[in-house]
Amino acid sequence: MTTLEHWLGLASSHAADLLDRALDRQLRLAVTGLAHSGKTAFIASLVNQLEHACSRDAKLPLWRAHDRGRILGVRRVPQLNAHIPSFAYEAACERLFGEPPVWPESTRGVSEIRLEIRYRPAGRWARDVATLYLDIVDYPGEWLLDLPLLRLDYAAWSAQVAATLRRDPRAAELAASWMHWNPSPQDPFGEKAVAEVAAAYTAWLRACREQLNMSLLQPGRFLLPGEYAGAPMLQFLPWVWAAPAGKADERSVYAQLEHRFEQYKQHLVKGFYKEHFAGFDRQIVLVDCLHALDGGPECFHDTGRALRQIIQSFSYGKGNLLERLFRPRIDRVLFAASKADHLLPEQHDNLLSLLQDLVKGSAAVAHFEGVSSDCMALASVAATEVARGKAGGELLRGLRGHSIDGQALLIHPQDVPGRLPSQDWWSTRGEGYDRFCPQAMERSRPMPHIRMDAALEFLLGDKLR
Ligand SMILES: Nc1nc2c(ncn2[C@@H]2O[C@H](COP(=O)(O)OP(=O)(O)OP(=O)(O)O)[C@@H](O)[C@H]2O)c(=O)[nH]1
Ligand SMILES: [Mg+2]
Repeated sequence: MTTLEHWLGLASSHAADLLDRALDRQLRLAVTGLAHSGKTAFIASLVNQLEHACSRDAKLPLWRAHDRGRILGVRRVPQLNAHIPSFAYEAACERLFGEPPVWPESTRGVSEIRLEIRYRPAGRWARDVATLYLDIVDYPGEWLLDLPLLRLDYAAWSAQVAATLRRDPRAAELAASWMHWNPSPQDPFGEKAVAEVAAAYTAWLRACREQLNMSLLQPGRFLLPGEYAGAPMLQFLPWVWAAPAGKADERSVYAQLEHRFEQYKQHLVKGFYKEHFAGFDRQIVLVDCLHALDGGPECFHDTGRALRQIIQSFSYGKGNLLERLFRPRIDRVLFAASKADHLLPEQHDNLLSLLQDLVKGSAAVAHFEGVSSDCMALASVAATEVARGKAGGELLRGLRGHSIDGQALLIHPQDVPGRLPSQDWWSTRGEGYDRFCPQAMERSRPMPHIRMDAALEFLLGDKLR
C-alpha cells in the first residue's frame, strides 16, 4: 500500500466514524473502577451476553429492546484503532469456560473491543434494520488513579500524601523506607539518589496495596509501568519534608522532582487519556464494596476517597476538567456494586444502599449537571447459586459454589450494612466474605449473571429505540 493510499484509508475510516457518531450509531462506553473491581469480567460477560442475545438461552428480560425481540444479532468487528491491542475476549473465555474454570487475568495494558449490534428500531416498519457500534476500552485499574493528578500541582499532591501518612500509622510505618531520605529543598539534584529513593517509594506503594489493601495509590503507573518501566519520568516522589521557603533553584532537588511530576502528567497521563478516554458517551463505575468492607475501616474509607477522586475527574456536564481537556460528553453514569453473587438475593438491597451512600456526593454532582445516573448491584459472571443444604447438622439457605482453591462451599454470607458502617458494625463483623471461582459453564450457553440486562438497558436502551 502506498503512503497516499494509507492516508486516504485513514481519512475515510475517520470520516465514516464521524458519520456514525453524527447519526447516533456509535457509543463509547467507559468501564471504570479501581483495581480488581471487576472491569475485565464485566466486559467479557457483556460481550458474551450480547453475542448470545439471539439464542434461546439468553436471560435478558430487563433489556427492553431484547425483550421485545428487536435485537437481530451482535458480533465482534474490527476495532477503530488498529494500533491498540484487541481486548482478549477469547483468552478470557478460555479461562472462564476452562476445566477448572478460573477468572481472567489481571489487566496489564490497554485494549479495545468493538461490537456491532443490529436491531429493529421501535415502532418502525418491520423490515427496517439499524446498527449501533459499541466501543469498549479495558485497562488496569491502577492507571485510573492518575486522572485525579491532573487537577493537582506537585505541592498539592505532596500535601495529600502527607495527609495519608498522618491519618494512617500503618502506612506511615511502612513509609520509613523512603521518608528517612529527608533532603532539604535546595540540595542539588542527584540522579542516582533520586532513582533509589523513588524505587523505595514504589515499593511502599506496592506494600500499601498488598499489606494494607489500599487503593488510593498514586502515581498509578509506578505500580504498573507498562512500556515506561525505567523512564526517568517515573522516578519522583512526593515532598513530605520541610517545604521550600521561596522558589526553589532550578537545579535543586525540589525543582527537579516538581518538574518530573509535571512531565509525568503532561506526557503520560494526558497522553493516555487523550488517546483512550476522549469521546466517551456512557460510563459504568464498578465498585467492589465487599472487598472494601473486608479490608476494615481504613481500607473502606480509602476506597471511598479513591472513588470520589476518580468520579470528580470525570466528565459530568459542562466545563469540567475532562471536557476542557478531551471533549468527552458522558450523559449517563451507572454506579454498580460488582460481584453481588457473593450475597443472597435478599442482601442485595443493603449492598445497593451501601453503594449509594459511598458514591452519594458524586452521584449528586452527576445529576446536578444534567447527567442521568443510577445505582445497581450486579454480578457479571455469577459464581454461586442459591441452595439449601445441611451445614453442621442444620438446614441452611445459602450460596453454593467453589472457593478459589476449588473446595465445595455452602455458606450463609454475613450481613452487609445498608449504610456506611458504624463503629458497632466494625467491631462485631465476622470473618469476611467468601470468594468463589467461576462455576462450571457450557461454552454454547451465555454466562450466568445478575442484572447485566438491567445494566444493558440503562447504558444502551435509549440508543436502540
Ligand atoms: N464472584 C464473582 N467474582 C468476580 C466477578 N467479577 C470479578 N470477580 C472477581 O474479581 C477479580 C477481579 O476481576 P477483574 O475483572 O479482573 O477486575 P479488573 O477490574 O479488571 O482488575 P484489574 O484489571 O486488575 O484492574 C476476579 O479475579 C474475580 O475473583 C463476578 O461477577 N462474580
Ligand atoms: Mg482487568
